Parts: sequence; C-alpha cells; structure tokens
Amino acid sequence: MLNKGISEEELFTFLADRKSEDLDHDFILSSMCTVPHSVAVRAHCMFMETNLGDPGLFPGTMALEKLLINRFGSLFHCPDAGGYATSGGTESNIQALRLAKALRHDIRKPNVIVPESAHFSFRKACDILGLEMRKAPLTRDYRMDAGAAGELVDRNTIALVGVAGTTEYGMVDPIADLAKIARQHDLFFHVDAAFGGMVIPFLKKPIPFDFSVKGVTSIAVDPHKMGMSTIPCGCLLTREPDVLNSLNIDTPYLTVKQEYTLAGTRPGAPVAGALAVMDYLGFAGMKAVVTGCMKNTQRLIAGMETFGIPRAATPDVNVATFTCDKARVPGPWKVSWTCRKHLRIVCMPHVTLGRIEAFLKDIGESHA
Ligand code: 0PR
Repeated sequence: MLNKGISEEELFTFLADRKSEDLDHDFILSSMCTVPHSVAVRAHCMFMETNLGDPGLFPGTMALEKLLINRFGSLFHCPDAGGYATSGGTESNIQALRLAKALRHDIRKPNVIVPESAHFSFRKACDILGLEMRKAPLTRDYRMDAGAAGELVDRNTIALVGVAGTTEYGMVDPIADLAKIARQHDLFFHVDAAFGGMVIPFLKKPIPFDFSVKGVTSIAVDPHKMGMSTIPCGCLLTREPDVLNSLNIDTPYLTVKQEYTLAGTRPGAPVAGALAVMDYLGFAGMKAVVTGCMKNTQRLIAGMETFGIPRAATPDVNVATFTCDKARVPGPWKVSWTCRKHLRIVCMPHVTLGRIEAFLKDIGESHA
C-alpha cells in the first residue's frame, strides 16, 4: 500500500497507461468474450453498487435477475426453469455438478462422464467436489461419442455432461442421444452451453440442445460471451425450478436466511447489463448478430481454403479451426491453438467482416 495517496490525475494517468498496454480488440481473434454492447455498459454503470449476495437490500436488482432467468427459460423452452446468475461458465459447471452430487448423496464414490472436449472448468469442478471424471472420446467430427459415453456409465455415475458449442471446435454434442442415455440410467444431465446458448437458438436451423430435449436437467449459458454483456455474467438454469434448494446453506444474518449460490457477494451490474442487451435487441436483433457472426465464420473458412489452409472441422457455431503452420500467422493478430495444434479463430461480434478480410489479406500474403 502506498504510504500517502496520489492525486487523481496521477492515478488516472497511471491507469490509462496500463490500459493502453492491453491489446486492441481489432486484433483479438482468440477470445470468447467481446466488447460489451453499449446498453450493457450503461446498465452496468447504473447498478455498480448492487450486491445480489444480500438480495433483500436490492429487491429491484433481484427482480432483474429473476427476469434474466425467465428470459433464458423461455428461450430454452422451459419458461418455468429455475436458476441464478453466476460469474460465468466455470461457476455454473461447478454448481451443476455440486447439485448432481447433492441429489445422489447415497453414492460414496461418485463419477461423472464428460466429453474429451469438455472445458477445463470440469477438471476444477471434479477436483473441488471429489468426483472421478471419466472422459468419453469424440467421434471424427469432434463430437462426444454417445455410444462410448454410455459404456462408461456404472452404478456410481451421478451425472452426464454434453457441450453445446465446444470451446475448441465449436461443435454441438449429440444432446438428444445423450439425453436418452441419461434417462435410461436416471442420470443428471448437464448441458454446457456457456458459448452456444446464445448462438444456437438464433441459427437458421437451431439444433435441439435445451429443455426441449427430454432428460436435460440443467444448462449453463454465459451472457458475457455471445450475450455481449459486461464481465462477469453467466447463468445456471435448472428444469425444475426449486431443485437448487438442495444446495441451500444457512445465512442467518442476511436478508435471506438460506442461499444456494457459490459466491457470497455477487454483482448485480452485469446482470442488469445482460438483461439490457437481451431486451434491447430482442430475438430479431440477437438473430441478426448471430447471422452476421456465422456468415463471417463461413467467409473466413472459404477465404482460408483458397490459400490452401484447410478447415479442421465444419463448426456448428462461430468457431473456425484450421490446419495451419504456426509460423505463418502474422502479427499483431492474436489467434489461439487447440490441443490438437489447429489454428482457432472465434468470430465474435467485434470480429467484423472488415477484420476478417484484413486478416485474410495478411495471412494470404504470408502464404504467397
Ligand atoms: N464452458 C465452455 C464451453 C467454455 O467455452 C468456457 C470458457 C467455459 C465453460 C468457462 O467459462 P468462464 O471462463 O466464463 O468461466 N471458454 C473460453 C476459454 O476458456 C473463455 C475465454 C474467454 C478464454 C476469453 C479466453 C478469452 O480471451 O477458452
């Protein structure tokens, strides 16, 4: 801590200098986050001091969280779904497995089955919760092999996880087949739609991944990814509105006497931000955003292939992957690389057609 404070001007000059060292979004092609929508920023600023950890003090903000969950419930074909706003996909996934475990406390050595492509947050969840994580292999198109997943089920299995919009390849796992397996074995079935939840419903041909599929127990979706909200905002939804109460612990001196959330203090600001974007854009506006991102993804894939850089997969959502030599990607572009060493680009809303063309021009030159 500084002994004596510094002037506001000195302070903000210092902060601005540090901020100027951050990368310009114009060149960020690797991120699943984006520049927040202007209405999200405005709403966020309005709710800066709100704390959903003690909701009785902020009943208005609490109503917004309820509304946000209702919006997602309706979008995911279960208007009565329960849920709450988390800090993102990691917390939603941890809480989903925590819930699955709480519902099967009779099982002493519980295991969960996740696809090999599952986000690393499941590793964290299993560590914290003391669960054995069984990885089901993928089929050649990078989707979870439902048959192989079924073979991993035994009497200690408490949950099955499918991903709708995988982090690395943008694929949707065979949710309907997995749901069937979950129903056969009476398993908790969590769908990680942290990324795809705000993409798939707006596709030309939406792939069933949500509560319309019988057997889906819970869904993770992140407004701070394709929902263009401010960070941090995720949501965990449950088909049964009250099932989260099995995680309740006593919170005697708060305005609510029990809580099932993981975080204590929880920001209301990004929740207001997330709802602001949804209500400002509506279904039609969100569909336009997703249509643009998907078109840009297709343009990127077509452009790369004309340079002899083949796609690694044909994605269901706006994540494009390629077989490409690392040395040939010019700076200052920021791309990412999958575990299987494929070049990965996420066509987020800030990655406009103009940025795609600029990237194609640069990589085309480096391939000439
Ligand atoms: N589930 C899926 C399918 C994800 O893709 C992610 C994150 C999570 C869960 C976890 O979400 P939180 O990070 O919100 O807890 N996917 C990205 C990733 O790890 C997140 C990300 C975002 C990474 C921006 C980099 C970046 O610049 O790749």
